[in-house]
Amino acid sequence: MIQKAERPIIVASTGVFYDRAWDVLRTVAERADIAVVESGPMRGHFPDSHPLSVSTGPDALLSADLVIFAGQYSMPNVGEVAFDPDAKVIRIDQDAADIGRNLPVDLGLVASARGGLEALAEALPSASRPAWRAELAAARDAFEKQNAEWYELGLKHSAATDTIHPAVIAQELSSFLYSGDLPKEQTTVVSGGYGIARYTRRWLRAHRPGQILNGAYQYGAIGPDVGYTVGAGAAVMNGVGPQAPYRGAPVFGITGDAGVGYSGMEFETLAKYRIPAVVLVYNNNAWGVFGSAASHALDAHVPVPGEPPLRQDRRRLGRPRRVRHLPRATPGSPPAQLRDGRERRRLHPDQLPGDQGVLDQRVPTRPPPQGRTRLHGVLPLSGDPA
Ligand SMILES: Cc1ncc(C[n+]2csc(CCOP(=O)(O)OP(=O)(O)O)c2C)c(N)n1
Ligand SMILES: [Mg+2]
Repeated sequence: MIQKAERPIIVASTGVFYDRAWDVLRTVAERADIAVVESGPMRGHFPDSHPLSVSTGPDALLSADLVIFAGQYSMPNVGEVAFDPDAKVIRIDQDAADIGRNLPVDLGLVASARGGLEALAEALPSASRPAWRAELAAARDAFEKQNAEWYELGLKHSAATDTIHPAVIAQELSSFLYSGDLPKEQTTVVSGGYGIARYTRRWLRAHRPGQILNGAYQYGAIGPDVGYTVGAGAAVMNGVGPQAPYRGAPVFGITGDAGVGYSGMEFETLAKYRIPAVVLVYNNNAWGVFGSAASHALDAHVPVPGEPPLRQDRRRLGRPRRVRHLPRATPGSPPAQLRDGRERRRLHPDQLPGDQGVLDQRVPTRPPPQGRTRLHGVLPLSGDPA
């Protein structure tokens, strides 16, 4: 199957990391020009800079005609992966009963990720696929180009609104971590957050195993980020496993202002154990990204766009509220609250044209519409919650 394929790809997941199988993964990929995309809660076991890496070239994913899952412990369902449904599927997993579960496979190999990859390394004749390599390179270039375009848009938005757009934060962070004085392999990043993650994920780069920790991976859970930073920070502080060469370096965490509510108490743990960590809390003034909340403005106890910011509301909390009696709704005439709500939404001054439903009034967290499908594909199994 591998020899017949024109555009094969390996999904290198959790098992590859736990088996420390990065060397054999590389051997297999290079032996037969097989692309590699990472999935799971950690990245870097196949470096983003490798010519066969597609972790930052999502456009190429749909082209793959053979997908080899290696160590994908939590198997996605049909439709959850960013691959062509007609692509052939091989799965390497040590649990025979799990092979074929969720996603039908054409071939199952009962083996650990390392064992399966070692067997492939022995059995595979070498092959070169120059057209596939060229497509991978083009996909990575397209991704970088789009990042650069969004950064330019973010700069303009920032200048016009006197706020910092997350695309700008992401680019600045990336150049600080990888193009400044720090060795680019050094900093371990806990890549959390929600709105901010749509940008930081695109700009973070993994150069070595365990450099990016993606707690939300398949399920889009917000909030474990500060706790996760404690674990990552302890590993780096003590030089555990692949973190050994970076022992003592600070780790970097990313979270949101709602997400931080889940594990923000772990800042104290970081301080108590003197774990060197920097955590970015992307604060968009308590606004989430749920466009749907706009249509529930009457039930949700959140301000709708156009209302005074929360901070001003708080100052008024102590005063008795004036009761307003509203006329009853008649057929064809929505209640006044609803009309008010609609009107307020329509008139909201910060709403971007064509960006209806974005509640975040200052810093749009939704990427430009033309980028959405690409963003979904950044990490095909990484649960981008967009
Ligand atoms: C554990 C968990 N609870 C709830 C959700 C649903 N959810 C998705 S985004 C979100 C709000 C995120 O807000 P914030 O962390 O401030 O990020 P922002 O969207 O503002 O960037 C919530 C509650 C989730 N994904 N995971
Ligand atoms: Mg927020």
